[in-house]
Amino acid sequence: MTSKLEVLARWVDQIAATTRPAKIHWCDGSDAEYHALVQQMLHTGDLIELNQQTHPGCYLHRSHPSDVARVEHLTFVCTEHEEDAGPNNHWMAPADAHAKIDALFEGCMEGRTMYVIPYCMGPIDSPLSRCGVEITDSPYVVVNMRTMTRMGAAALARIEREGHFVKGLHSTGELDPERRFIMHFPEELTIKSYGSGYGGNALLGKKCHALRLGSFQARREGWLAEHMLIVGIENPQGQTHYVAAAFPSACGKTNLAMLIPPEGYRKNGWRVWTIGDDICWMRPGEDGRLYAINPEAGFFGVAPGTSASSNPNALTSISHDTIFTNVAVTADNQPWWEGLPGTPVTDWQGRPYDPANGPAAHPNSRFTVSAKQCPTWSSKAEDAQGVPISAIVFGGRRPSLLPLVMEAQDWTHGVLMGAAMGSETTAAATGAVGVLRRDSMAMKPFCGYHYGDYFKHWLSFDKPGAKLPKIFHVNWFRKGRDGKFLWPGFGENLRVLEWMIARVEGKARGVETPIGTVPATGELKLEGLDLPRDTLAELINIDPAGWQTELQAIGEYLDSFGDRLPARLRQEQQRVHQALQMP
Ligand code: GTP
Ligand code: SPV
Ligand code: MN
Repeated sequence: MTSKLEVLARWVDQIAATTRPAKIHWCDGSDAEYHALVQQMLHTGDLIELNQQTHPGCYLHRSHPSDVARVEHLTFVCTEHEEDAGPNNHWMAPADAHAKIDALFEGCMEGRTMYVIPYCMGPIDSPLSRCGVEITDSPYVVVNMRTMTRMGAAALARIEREGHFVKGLHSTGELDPERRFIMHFPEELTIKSYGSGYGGNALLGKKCHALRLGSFQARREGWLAEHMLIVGIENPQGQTHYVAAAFPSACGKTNLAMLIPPEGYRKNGWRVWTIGDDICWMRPGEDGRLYAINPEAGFFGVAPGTSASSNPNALTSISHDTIFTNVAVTADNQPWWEGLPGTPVTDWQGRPYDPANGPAAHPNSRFTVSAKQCPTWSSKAEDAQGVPISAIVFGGRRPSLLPLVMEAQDWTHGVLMGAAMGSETTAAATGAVGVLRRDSMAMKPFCGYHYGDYFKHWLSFDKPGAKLPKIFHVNWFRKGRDGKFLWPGFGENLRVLEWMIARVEGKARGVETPIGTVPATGELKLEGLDLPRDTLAELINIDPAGWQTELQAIGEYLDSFGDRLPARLRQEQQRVHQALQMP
């Protein structure tokens, strides 16, 4: 092995000395390796074969019933100084954290194979990409990382060239919720995760690297690592605008990234291109615009609700070569979840389906699929330079108050809109569902440092020469008095994107309000949509009294970040609050 890989070789030896595996397997990312691991897991029962006639190359994995989502209360950011992790993170002193988790790793791979996974987040040849190596004892993690990242020989070659990489150590452990920790050491570019085999807890390239450590690196190096989808909207003239949107977990990123235009739009020549569905890394280019890449190579998407009517692109993507986790199965062994036609016979835990036990598929059940299988996958997603971003969109699940769409007056106001984001909690993390919480920029569970510093970093992009995207806020989830969503959502969301693009191009006037610019009458195109006029009015209605209360609450929330809150953001909140009080 050459010298630059010595650091890696030494680290692998050191981990092996602690975890004591019977065997070490260096992953090359080949098809042969993937298929061999699948065969092995079919044998051990880690994977179950699904109907190969209807779903060739598809398998089911059932995780431990106590291990079905991210565990935010067991996720730590371990910076040298507690203050640097911020009130938005759980903190532990690095020495204590290492001691605590290293004790769990002691001998944990005895008799088993340790896999070494070199991976690259982002196109292999992109200057925006970053590499890492995950060590794990889970073959399920290996096959998922192979789909979700550029994994194997090419990544190892880049690591050899660069000589540095993020170190991730993972063991599924004994799945005891009492012995489960996801620890991040941003200053050491190290992750240690023990006791969970699920998603963001175990596929370390995703949330742990690309967001928690990524956001920390991004701040140091002058870029942004965000919980955002990236989508290209091509108009009938053939011009494409790229939009990045931050919605909290299970709030519609995958769906918006794969949007299918409504009938009339399709006929007129509108097209939508998928670049990414969960994570976005962006940095200013030489022309002052923000350029974005999707660091991932696949989708780890929410299964329930995915259907021919809501997201046909996703459904097509997952018709073959897909790993399903915690879905139900039908009598003829096809994967099933709530929202699909047909009936489940076996639930996500492998029990005969009984509605008394709750949903057949776990609400956070997921599919893992290569992005290349998506019919709308954009060739630009492989572009080393990334795509220029025309608009940034924030949004969340807000049953009331927040209008369907509004536009920030400028960057500072947009940063306030992002910071003020709130959303009802979902099944993507353990804990109560449907509780309103602040989730600034959809990064509450993922920002690897103090939110005050993070807001300051966002504000810093507004400087001479910058050609920043416009910032918007959307809410697909406003409900009427009957408790039903007012807006049909999904494909129809293109109507809202069209208005945003018209604003970007200076083709829509909008109406200014103290909280932002909303569409003027007739600017939102509603042809072919059966939406009563008063429903639209309700969707963009602004309730001044409700907003006064909201601004008050936003002010209190911002104050919780103490000294590190940039004064400019607090002033912006006061400006908006005062504007609301004007007659
Ligand atoms: P993560 O992968 O957890 O980060 O989630 P995500 O943001 O990608 O969410 P996803 O697109 O998977 O959507 C989650 C849920 O929201 C699904 O049940 C969807 O059916 C639902 N959803 C998505 N878009 C819309 C919409 O426009 N309107 C409504 N009402 N529901 C939506
Ligand atoms: C999310 O929770 O935002 C996800 C799923 O995308 S996980 O990878 O588990 O974090
Ligand atoms: Mn996500």
